[in-house]
Amino acid sequence: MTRAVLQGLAAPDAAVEREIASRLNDVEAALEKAVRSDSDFVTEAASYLVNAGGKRFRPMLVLLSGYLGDPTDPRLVQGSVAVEVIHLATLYHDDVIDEAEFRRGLPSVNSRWDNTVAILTGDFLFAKASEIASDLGTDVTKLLARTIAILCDGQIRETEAAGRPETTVDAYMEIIRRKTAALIAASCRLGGMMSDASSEVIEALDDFGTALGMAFQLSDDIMDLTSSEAELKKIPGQDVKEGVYTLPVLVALHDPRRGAELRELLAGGPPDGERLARALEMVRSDGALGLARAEVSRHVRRAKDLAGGFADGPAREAFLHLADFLAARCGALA
Ligand code: GRG
Repeated sequence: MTRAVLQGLAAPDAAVEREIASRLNDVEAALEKAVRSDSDFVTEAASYLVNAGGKRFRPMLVLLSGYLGDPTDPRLVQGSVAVEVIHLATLYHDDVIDEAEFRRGLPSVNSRWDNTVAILTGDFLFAKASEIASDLGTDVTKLLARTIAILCDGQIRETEAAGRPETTVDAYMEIIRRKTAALIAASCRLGGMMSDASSEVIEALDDFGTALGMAFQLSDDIMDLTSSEAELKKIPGQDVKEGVYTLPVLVALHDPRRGAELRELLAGGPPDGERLARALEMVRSDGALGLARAEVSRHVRRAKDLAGGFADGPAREAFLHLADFLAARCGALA
C-alpha cells in the first residue's frame, strides 16, 4: 500500500526511493510489534486495521521531514510508528461514531466484532502510542498528547455540527484543521524534531503540514462527491448521508440563488434515497465544487511556498510533488 504514496510522490531519485521504502519496511515491522499483546485476541483486534492496509501517509511525512535533518536517525522510525498508531486508534473510534460497516475495504472492527471491542482497542492503541512517545522524550509526549486533544476537540465539533445546514464555512475549516490537519502537521514537526532539524525548519514543517493537511481533507471531501464507488471503496455522497456537510455542500447551502432550495431539502435531517440523490445533484451542478477546488489550490500553493523555502533535497522535491498530487486528484489547480 505504501507504493501508492510513493507513486503520488514520484520520489526524486531511485536511491532516495529505496531508502524510504527500506525505512517504511522498518516502520511496518515496528508497527506490528507495537500493537502486540499477551492475549491473542487483543493482538488480533489491534492488528486488524494495521493489516488491512492504509496509505501510511503520516509515517511517510515523518520520514521525508527527516531529510531536513539527519534522515538516518532511528527515532524517525519510532516517531512514524507513534503517529500511525494514533491515526489507527482514531479510525477505530471514528467507525464506532459513524456506525461504519467498512474500513480500508474490509468490515470495520465494530461490525467484525462490536463497539466495545472497537472502543477498547482504540484506547489500547492510544496507550501504546503514549508508551512509544515517552521513550522519545517529554517534548514528543507533549506534542502527541496535545495533538490527540485537538483531534478529539475537532471530532466533538464535527458531532455538534452534524446535520446542521447553518454551519458556517469558518466553523467547518476549524473542524478539519483539528480533526485532520493537526496530526499531519504533527507528523511533519515530529520528523524535524527526530532528525534534529533547526527550530526554524521545525516551525516551517508544522505550517507546511497544516497546509498539506487542509488540502488533503478538502480534496477528500470533493472526491466523496465526484468519484465512483469503485474509486472510493464506499458509496459516493457518504458524508452528506451522515450529515457531515463538507465545504462544497456548505458553499452550495450559502449560495444566494439556490441555497434556499438545498436548505429546504436538508431541513428534514441528513438525506437518504431520493432526497440524497437530489441533494448531491444540486451540489454537483452549481459552482460549489469549483469554489471548493479554489480553496484546495489556496492551501496547495501555501504548502508549495513553504516547501520551496526548504533546502534543496529529497524532502523539498517530494513535498512539492505531493502538494501537486493532492491538487490533481480532485481536479484543482496547483
Ligand atoms: C483521541 C479518543 C480519541 C478519539 C479521536 C474519532 C476521533 C477522536 C477523531 C477522528 C479523526 C478522524 C477520523 C479524522 C479523519 C482523518 C482522515 C482524513 C482519515 C483518513 O486518512 P487516510 O486517507 O486513511 O490517510 P488510510 O486508511 O490511508 O490510513
